Amino acid sequence: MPGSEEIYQNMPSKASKVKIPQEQWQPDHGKHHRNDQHSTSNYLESQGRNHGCTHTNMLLLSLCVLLLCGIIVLGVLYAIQEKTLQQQNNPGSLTGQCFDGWESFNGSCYYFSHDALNWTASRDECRSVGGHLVIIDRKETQIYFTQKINKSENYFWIGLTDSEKEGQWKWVDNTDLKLKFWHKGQPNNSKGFGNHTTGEDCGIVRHVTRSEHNWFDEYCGSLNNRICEV
Ligand SMILES: [Ca+2]
Repeated sequence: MPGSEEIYQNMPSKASKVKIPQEQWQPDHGKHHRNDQHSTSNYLESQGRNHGCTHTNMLLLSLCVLLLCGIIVLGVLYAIQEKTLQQQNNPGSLTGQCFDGWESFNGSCYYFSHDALNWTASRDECRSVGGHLVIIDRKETQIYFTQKINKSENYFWIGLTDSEKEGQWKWVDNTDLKLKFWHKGQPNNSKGFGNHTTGEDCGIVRHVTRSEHNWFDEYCGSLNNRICEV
């Protein structure tokens, strides 16, 4: 009698009983099994491709959305910049209203700067915002400026110069000086004051007590504030 171990070795285990039908089934349906495997493989590959395509599509869609957002943001920034430049280049509107920092008087807009430049740089700065150094050709305008600058310790460049021909004062629009508000003894084309020897060829307006005759000639290279007009 074989030993109990031998008996158990020859006896099909529960697992082998389960395995047998599978082994039997595989030859019978091998073709189908291979087809199933093939189909499954195709399906998985297809799913993989679809999955990959979905990822690619999502990535492309995201890039398109980001690109669109970027274009919109750039468009908005461009519009804001254009509006800002338009305002800077046109501080005085046709309605007589002035933009921030500019003051309205008698149909014009005036800017009293807080920074100091030489006369040429001041002239160019006023031009860069669509205006010019102020031209004073009416007494009411001179009175207005006098009231304004009397509140300040600063000197302000005006659009007046005799740099082309000594003693022949002209406004920045090349018109001759007619109405004058020179302070007593001015202009004197002083030389040697400070570090300049070329004389004084540019006009300023500054505080003078109880007088509206407050124009002085000044060395053009001095640093002063400015009054721009639009
Ligand atoms: Ca002069």
